[in-house]
Amino acid sequence: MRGPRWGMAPITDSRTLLRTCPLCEAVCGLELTLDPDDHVTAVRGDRQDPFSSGFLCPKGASFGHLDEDPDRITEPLIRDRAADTWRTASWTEAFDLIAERFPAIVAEHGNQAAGVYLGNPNAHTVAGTLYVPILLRALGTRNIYSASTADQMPKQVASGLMFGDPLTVPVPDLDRTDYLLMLGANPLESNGSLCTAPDFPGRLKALRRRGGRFVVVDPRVTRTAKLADEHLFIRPGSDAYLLFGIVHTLFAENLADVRVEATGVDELRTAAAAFDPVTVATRTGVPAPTIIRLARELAAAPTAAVYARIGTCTVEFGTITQWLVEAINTLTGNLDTPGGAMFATAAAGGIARSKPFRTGRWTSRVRELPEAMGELPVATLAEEITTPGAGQIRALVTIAGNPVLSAPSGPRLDTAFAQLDFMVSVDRYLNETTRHADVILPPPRPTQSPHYDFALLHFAVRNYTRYSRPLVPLGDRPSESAILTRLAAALTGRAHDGSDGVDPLTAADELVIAGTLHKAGFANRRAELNGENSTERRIDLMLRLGPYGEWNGGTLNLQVLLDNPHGIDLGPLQPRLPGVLRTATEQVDLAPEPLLADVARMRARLADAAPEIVLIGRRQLRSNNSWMHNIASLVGGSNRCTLHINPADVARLGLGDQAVVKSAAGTLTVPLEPTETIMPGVVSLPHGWGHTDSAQNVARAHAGVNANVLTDDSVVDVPSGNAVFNGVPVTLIRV
Ligand SMILES: Nc1nc2c(c(=O)[nH]1)N[C@H]1C(S)=C(S)[C@@H](COP(=O)(O)OP(=O)(O)OC[C@H]3O[C@@H](n4cnc5c(=O)[nH]c(N)nc54)[C@H](O)[C@@H]3O)O[C@H]1N2
Ligand SMILES: Nc1nc2c(c(=O)[nH]1)N[C@H]1C(S)=C(S)[C@@H](COP(=O)(O)OP(=O)(O)OC[C@H]3O[C@@H](n4cnc5c(=O)[nH]c(N)nc54)[C@H](O)[C@@H]3O)O[C@H]1N2
Ligand code: SF4
Ligand SMILES: [Mo]
Repeated sequence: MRGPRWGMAPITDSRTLLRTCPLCEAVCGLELTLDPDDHVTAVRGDRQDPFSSGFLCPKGASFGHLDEDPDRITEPLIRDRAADTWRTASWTEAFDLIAERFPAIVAEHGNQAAGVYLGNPNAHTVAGTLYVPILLRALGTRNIYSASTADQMPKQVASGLMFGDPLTVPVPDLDRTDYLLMLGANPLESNGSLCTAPDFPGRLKALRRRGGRFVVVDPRVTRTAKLADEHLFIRPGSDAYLLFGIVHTLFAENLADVRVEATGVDELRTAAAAFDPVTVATRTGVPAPTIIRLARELAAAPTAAVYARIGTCTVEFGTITQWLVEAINTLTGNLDTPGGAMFATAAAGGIARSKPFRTGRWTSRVRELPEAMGELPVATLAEEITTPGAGQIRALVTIAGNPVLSAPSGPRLDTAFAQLDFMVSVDRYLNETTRHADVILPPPRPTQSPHYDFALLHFAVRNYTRYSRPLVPLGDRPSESAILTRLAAALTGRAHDGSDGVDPLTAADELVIAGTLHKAGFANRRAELNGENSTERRIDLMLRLGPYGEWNGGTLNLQVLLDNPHGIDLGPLQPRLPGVLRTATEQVDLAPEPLLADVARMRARLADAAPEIVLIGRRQLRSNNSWMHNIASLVGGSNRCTLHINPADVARLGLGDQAVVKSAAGTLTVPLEPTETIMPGVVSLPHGWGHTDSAQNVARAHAGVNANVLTDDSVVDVPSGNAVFNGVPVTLIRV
C-alpha cells in the first residue's frame, strides 16, 4: 500500500485515503491523509461523497487522535484478581484463558449463566453487525442485553407492532418535506439518530430556505431549536400526552386522511378520546390552542413529517410516543409519501422476517420483564447478576459497551460486575466497565477496519451506499471480526486458533454464504463472489442479492462499490408500502393491542401532581456517549459535565455554584450552569461522564460525574422495557 520513498522528503509520500466516519449515525465520508508510517496526519470531509458532500464535525476532525489514542489498549490484557493488576498477554494466552474458564462455568450452571452486553459502537462496525449474531447463537443464552434498551427500543417495538418488523422504521423525508415537527432530538449536537442525514444542520436550513416550516418541541432551547421557526417547551416525559392531543384534534376536526391500507383507525380514535387538548395542556405545559394549531398545521401542510428521538424514547411512555408519531404521520396522509415519513431502501440486508413481530416470547428471570428483539432490558441486568438462583448470570461478555456509565443505576452494575465469576470485554479502553473484566481483547484501530453501514443505511434520508476497505494493514494482530469469531469458539470450548484446521472467521462466513446462496437459489454461483477475504465475499453476496443487486435485476456488487470509493447515490426515498409490511393483516396497524393496553397507565397518570424538579439529559457536540472524552481537543469549553438549570430555580432554591442532586436512586454533587435556555422546573445533566475509574488520562482529568447515579433502573417503559433517563424526579440542595 505504501509508495516508494525518495531521499529525505517523507511528506511527498503521504497518501490520501477515503473512509466512512464511524463516530455517529451521519455516515460522513472522510478524506484522510496518512504519513508513510500510517499515522493519520489530516482529516477533511470528502467533498465527492454524494451524501455528505464534504461535511465534517469536530468529532470527525479528531478521527486521527482517536485512531491512535496513546491510552488505547493495543494488546490483550489479563487481570490478576487478587492483586487487581493488569499485564499484557499474547492473543493465544488470552483466548486460552477464556476457553479454560468460560465453558466450565456454563457447563456447571447452564447456558443462562452466560450474559452478554452489547454497546452502541456495534452498530458502527462490520464486526458488530456481522459477527455478534454468530457469537450469540453459539452461546445460546437468553441473557442478552444492549444499549438498545437504553436508547431506541421503544421506536423498534412501535414499528414492529405497526409495520410488522422492528427495523421498518420510517424517517422524515428531510430534503423534501414542507413541515417538520421535531420532538426530543437535537441534531445540531448529535447529527441525528434513526435518521441518517450527514449535515443535518444544512438540511434543516435548506428546509427553511425553501419556505418550509420547522417546529421543535424540547424542554430546552437547543441549538436546533434556535434554527427553527417555532420552539415549544414541554414538560419532560409528556410527549405522549401532547401527541394524543394532536391525534384527538385530527379526529375531532375531521382532519384525519389515511391514505394507506390501515387497521385500527376507530380504536385509535377511541384511545385518544380521553386526551383532549385542554386536558393534556396541564400535563405537557403546551397550551391547548397551540396543540390544536399544530394538528391543523400538520394536516394542512402539503407534506409534513413528525420526527421524535431520544428525548421521547427514554421516558416512561416511550413506546406509546413512538407509536403516536407514526400514527400522526399516517392520519395526516404523510406516511410513505415524498415529503412525509418514508422507508429507506438499503442496498445490503433487508427484512428476513416472515412472521409478524411480537415481544414477550420470554421474560427476564428476576423481574419478569418481556423480551424484545431477543433482548432483555438493560435496566434489569444488575439484579440478574446479583440475585442467586437457577439462571443467575455468572460469566459476562461485554462488547463495545460501557454500561457502568450508560445504563440506569450505573453504580449497581459496578457492584454487580465485581461479583461475576468471569468477565471478558472486547474494547478499546480500560474504563469504568472493562476494569471488571478478567480479559480485555482490544479491537484494531479504525483505520485497520473495514466499514459498511449495514444498520444505519436502513434509516437514511436518501438511498446511498458506500464500502471502505481497511486503510492500514493489520500486521500480526487480529481484526475485530476475527476476535469475535475466535471468542465465540473459545466461549463454547471449540478450537479458537484454527488448530482443528478451521479458521473460525472463514468458517463462520462460509456457513452464512452457503446458507444464503442455498436459500436464494444461487447455490451454483458461489464462484462468482468477489473479495479479498470471506467478509468481503459475504458483503458482495448481500449487495448482489439486495434491492439494487446484480442478482436481483440491478447492478450493484462489491466491485461496483470498490470502483466508487466516494459512495453511490441511489436516489431519493421511494414509497415502499405495502411491500415492507409484515403485519398479520399486511396493513399498517394504527392501534396495536399491546400499546392500547398501555394507555391505561397513561390515563392513570394524567391527574398526578408534577414533581417540582425533574432531570433530563443532553448531548454535547464534541462528545460521544462515554468514550470520546480522552481527546484533548474535544474536552473543555462547553464540553463539560455541568447541570443546566434555569436562573429562576437557582434563586428560588437559594443555590450557589454547586448543588447536591438527589433522586430515588442516588445522590451527586454537580457544578451548576444557570441558563435561560432550560425551562424552569427542569435540570439537565449530560451522560457518559464520571471517569474516575478509567485508564484514560485526559478523560480522568475532566472526570465529571456519572448522570446514571441518579437514574433509576426500577422504572421502565413497560412495552419495550426501555430505561427512563428523562423526567427523573430530583431534589436540589445547596452545598
Ligand atoms: N442518562 C443517560 N444515559 C444514557 C443516555 C442518555 O441520553 N442519558 N443515552 C443512552 C444511549 S442513546 C446509548 S446508545 C448508550 C450507550 O451506551 P454504551 O454503548 O454502553 O456506552 P458507550 O459510551 O457508547 O460505550 C462504548 C464503548 O465501546 C468502546 N468502543 C469504541 N469503539 C469501539 C470499537 O470499534 N470496538 C469495540 N469493541 N469497542 C469500541 C468504547 O471504548 C466504550 O467502552 O448510553 C445510554 N445512556
Ligand atoms: N455529539 C454527539 N453526538 C451523538 C452522541 C453523543 O453523545 N454526542 N450520541 C449518539 C447517540 S448514541 C444517539 S442515540 C443520538 C441521539 O440523538 P438525539 O436524539 O438528537 O439526542 P440529544 O442530542 O440528546 O437530543 C435529545 C433532546 O431531547 C430533549 N429532551 C429531554 N427530555 C425530553 C422530553 O421529555 N421531551 C422532549 N420533547 N424532549 C426532551 C433534550 O433536551 C435534548 O435536546 O446521538 C448520537 N450522536
Ligand atoms: S457528523 Fe458524525 S459521521 Fe459526520 S464527521 Fe461528525 S461524527 Fe463523523
Ligand atoms: Mo444511542
